[in-house]
Amino acid sequence: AIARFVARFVAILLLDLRPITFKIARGLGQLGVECAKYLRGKYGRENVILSDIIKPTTEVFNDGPYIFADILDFKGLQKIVVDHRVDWLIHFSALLSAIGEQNVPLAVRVNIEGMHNVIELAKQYRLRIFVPSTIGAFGPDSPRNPTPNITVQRPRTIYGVSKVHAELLGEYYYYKFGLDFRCLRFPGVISSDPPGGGTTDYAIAIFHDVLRKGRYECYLRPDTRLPMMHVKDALRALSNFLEAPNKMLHRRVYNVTSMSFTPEELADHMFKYIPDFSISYKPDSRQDIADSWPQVFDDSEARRDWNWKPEVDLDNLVKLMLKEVKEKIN
Ligand code: AKB
Repeated sequence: AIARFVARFVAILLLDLRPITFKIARGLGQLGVECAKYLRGKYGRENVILSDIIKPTTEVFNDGPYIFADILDFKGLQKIVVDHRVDWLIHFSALLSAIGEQNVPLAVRVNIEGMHNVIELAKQYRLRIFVPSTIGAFGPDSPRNPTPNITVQRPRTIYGVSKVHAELLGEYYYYKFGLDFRCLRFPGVISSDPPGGGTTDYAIAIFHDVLRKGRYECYLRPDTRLPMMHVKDALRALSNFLEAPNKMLHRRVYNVTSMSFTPEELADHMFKYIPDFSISYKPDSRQDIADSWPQVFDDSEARRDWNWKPEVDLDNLVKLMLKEVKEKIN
């Protein structure tokens, strides 16, 4: 079944850097870029189309097919699906938790209207669709340690609200129309690309600042525990989940995680490899968001149903990040 699927596989990765063009000059949407690299390695360069509304870097452009797609332009999306005979959508466009709070109307458009467009598109053309969700889909009323797959979800950010909406809409389309909707709730995903607009971003920024300046000022308290995952594990989870036959799945939405740590624990671990740096703490509004999120994520259902198993632990994560961020800044 997988071979047949691979032969027909044309995925389009929709990622939308709109907030970044406003807020941060470059470097975001990297889960999409990394994901395209990974899937192209598996399914062939021409079979994975990356899309956005911004001009790609030369590196991204040379890596494989790249097209303009505006998540808010339904007709434009229809044309792409027809012209490229797309059969799988991977929908990354979203304003993350912290940046979403700074521009709620834009977050509503990109995260909620965008979701309406892609799910309707998937229904019309019988596409399979993957949409990531997040630990941010939980709130202060949810159990935090551990947070099970099914529990109270009352998030207090527009990002979280839009993700609960996406989860429920996707499940509804699955039950009502038989749409192959799949969704993973990711923890903070850590990669070497500079962060942009999330609450878990400190765990990326710390590596950049320590390697460049020898110091880091953290916007969360030292004891703020959050679930995390290196991008390698995130891409493996995504690809294993996409390939899992429907009969293995008891849900459309699964928690996945690799580990949980606090800023202090991460810094202590980094001291093993870089003894000479300083860290200070100055909590800001992101602290309130972090305090409402899971501390430990229970992904036992993903482990049970489709054999999810993380491979990168805290020590590996620190080693990988030091190597990858060094390469990036040199
Ligand atoms: C964020 O911090 O907003 C994201 C997430 C955990 O979904 N990284």
